[in-house]
Amino acid sequence: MSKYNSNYMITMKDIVREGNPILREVTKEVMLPLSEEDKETLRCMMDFLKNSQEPEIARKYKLRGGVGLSANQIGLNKQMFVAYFSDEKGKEHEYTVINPKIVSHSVSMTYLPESEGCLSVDRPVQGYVPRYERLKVKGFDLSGEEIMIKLRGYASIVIQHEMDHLNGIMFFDHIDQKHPYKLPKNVEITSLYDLE
Ligand code: K1U
Ligand code: NI
Repeated sequence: MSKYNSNYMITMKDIVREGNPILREVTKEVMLPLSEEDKETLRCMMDFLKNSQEPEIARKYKLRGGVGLSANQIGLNKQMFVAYFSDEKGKEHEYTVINPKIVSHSVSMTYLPESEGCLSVDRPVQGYVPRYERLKVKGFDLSGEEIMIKLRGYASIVIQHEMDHLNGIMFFDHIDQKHPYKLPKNVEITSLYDLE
């Protein structure tokens, strides 16, 4: 039985850190229909994100702010993640996604000029992380319905970060070690804040 039930509050002690091998494993597909246990875990994960973005709660429980969380970041080898954030236009996004797959993506790329952060990484990492500017992802939601999500800009960046986690990839794997601010050649790549 998992500890992530409706009475449990995820805090930073539950977040697996860099160096733990589970972050380098390709996560396993989740059996559908979703078990009650998996549903409760996903609700706990979403509550964590929302709590982490509430200044008073975050201060009280010493939570680092997060916009996404994948199951292996709390020690579970399962293909599922949650995300909760406002994009560059102020639009709110809330996703709970099980067994996500990339259906298509743009050729053009984008990146966060301030670099990315990660709840599993306790050190500053500098450099550009090139991401597809647009992304179409299919998967299943909490009620087991098949979903198709179309994302662009910041939303596309966050979802790629989470899907990378599920494939054992960390954001800094995309950064050129010698030249962290080098961008890929022969592809259109625009800073997030310069996108139309
Ligand atoms: O998966 C994670 O480790 C969470 C990570 C996701 C992410 C960060 C940056 C770019 C793409 C994806 C974070 O949430 S780090 C914190 C963060 O970016 C943030 C937190 C609160 C408000 C705004 C941003
Ligand atoms: Ni991360």
